[in-house]
Amino acid sequence: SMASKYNVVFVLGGPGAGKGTQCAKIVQEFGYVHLSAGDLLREERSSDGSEFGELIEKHINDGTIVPVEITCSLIERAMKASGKDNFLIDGFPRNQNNLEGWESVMGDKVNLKFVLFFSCSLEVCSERCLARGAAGSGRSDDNLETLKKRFNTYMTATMPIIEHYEKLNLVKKIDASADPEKIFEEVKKLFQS
Ligand code: UP5
Ligand code: MG
Repeated sequence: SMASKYNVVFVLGGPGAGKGTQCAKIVQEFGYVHLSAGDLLREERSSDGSEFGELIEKHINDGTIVPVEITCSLIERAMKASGKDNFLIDGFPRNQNNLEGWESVMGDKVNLKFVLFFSCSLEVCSERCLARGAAGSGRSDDNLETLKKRFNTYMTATMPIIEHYEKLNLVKKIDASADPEKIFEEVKKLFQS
């Protein structure tokens, strides 16, 4: 039955659009579990004896997308380990491979509530990522060269996924160029309704 399914909100948007920042606020106010696919991959990359460390490292530094088998199993494992039912899945699915892999493994176990899409110009997004890099984020992809690649992947691989969900009427789009508090006022309305 529906009651036994996981509730999921996918959170998408360009690199630096503010997905993680807004997810943290949603967690505080609405008690979801926040799972960032990027964070899970970075954790897996640095975990002792991971057989995928080098592969993940290469994809992150090239701004390309890790094969879905890896990402999906990290997400599913974290969902199970949480013991909870309501999830924000941040930064996934990012391409057709992600979408298909997720559908085939998780499609029957999940109720997709909606897709929260943070829309933000390339200029604003890259300013944020570069500022974060300059402030010492330690993220190996917060540099101009990798950012160009992350944007290219976002435009060519991720936008079609957002368009796919738009056709299903599942996308809730938010202008992510304002300050975080102002954006969250809009986000709140979506979770209250
Ligand atoms: N900031 C946030 N909101 C702001 C605002 N409103 N005004 C001003 N500043 C704001 O924010 C980024 C920075 O901007 C922070 O310094 C923040 O304080 C400030 P953040 O909330 O971190 O934005 P977010 O959208 O989460 O940016 P992030 O860099 O995490 O986005 P990406 O989508 O690029 O990164 P992610 O971690 O999801 O993925 C990284 C890589 O992992 C990918 O490129 C890919 O190689 C790999 N990956 C996969 O292969 N598969 C996946 O499924 C997921 C990732
Ligand atoms: Mg993030």
